[in-house]
Amino acid sequence: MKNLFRAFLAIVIVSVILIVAINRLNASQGFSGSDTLTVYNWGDYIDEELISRFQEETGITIIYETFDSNEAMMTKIQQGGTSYDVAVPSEYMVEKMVEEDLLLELDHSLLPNMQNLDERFLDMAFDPGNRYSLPYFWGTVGIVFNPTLLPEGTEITGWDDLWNPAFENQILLIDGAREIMGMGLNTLGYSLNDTNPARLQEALDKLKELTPNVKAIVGDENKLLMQNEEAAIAVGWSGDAADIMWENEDIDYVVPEEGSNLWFDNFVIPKTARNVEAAHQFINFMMDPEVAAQNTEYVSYSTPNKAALEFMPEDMVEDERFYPEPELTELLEVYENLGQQNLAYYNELFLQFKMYRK
Ligand code: SPD
Repeated sequence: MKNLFRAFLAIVIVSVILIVAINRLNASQGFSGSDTLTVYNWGDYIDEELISRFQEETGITIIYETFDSNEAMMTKIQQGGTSYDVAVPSEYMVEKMVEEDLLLELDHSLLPNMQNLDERFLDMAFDPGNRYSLPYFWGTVGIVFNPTLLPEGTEITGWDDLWNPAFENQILLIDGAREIMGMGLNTLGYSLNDTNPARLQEALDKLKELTPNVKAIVGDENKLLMQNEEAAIAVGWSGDAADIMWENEDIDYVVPEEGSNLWFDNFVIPKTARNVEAAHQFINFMMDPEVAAQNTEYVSYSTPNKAALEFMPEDMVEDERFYPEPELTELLEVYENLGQQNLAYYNELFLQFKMYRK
């Protein structure tokens, strides 16, 4: 009898250990049950109050992780260690992920709030028919600057102005290969999708000449540095500019006259998703007009949600620096998926630029 009890106790203990170990493994690998959703988004890119609200309304727990570049996001998803249910790549990366068969087709019948999106941002070349993606935020790449800190007689209307020796050690650059190589190419009058090695090398040489003016190459910290007036100029994304300007009214934003990038960040569901139904539920929730308006006010980027605009402050919606007319955006270029080899070359040249600075 004693032996039987011992055996029973041993089985119970081993089972408990196994259950705990399996749960831990699942949590560490981001395996979602029906009550868990793993979301992978850019840093500083959601009002966290909305995460709590979604959890309360649905009983689904969100595991939220962030990245700071499309390339970092792609690598993590390719590695497959974590099973993300929702991710937010930019347009050229959506195209690449489709090409590499990494995405699930969206079930539009589970996404009725799609109707709130402005048609202007649907059915775009990188994902015809929105089979795999729906737009979350959009914007431009441009120059944020604080006129009160600029030396007298200087002005900024285009990329070329940044090479002015009067701006020594005053410029922050966003840590993005496409953005900074694109700036170099645009300054020389080339397309920011150029893949000609000689022109890319020329762009790198031009960027190297900017080095004395570059204070730092940064991520989201560009906002604090500009708000605190620790730098006079920053090259970055329009939404960060709007956020900075919200905190410091002296600051302005310009889309350079030589041309620049128009980009779109998009919801997708990776093929590794464990909770496809909840992924649709989350994307649909984020496209609700009032939710999208609250999120946009918090994040400061431009929303593609037309119905949300009426819940937002007028001065925000009417600010043409962040909601430019289609005539302006049509002059800008959207990044194309240049293929593995060219993307690697862009990254390599950008790295050379970063090393040159040191
Ligand atoms: N802090 C959130 C930044 C998100 C910006 N995404 C822009 C991608 C442009 N390719």
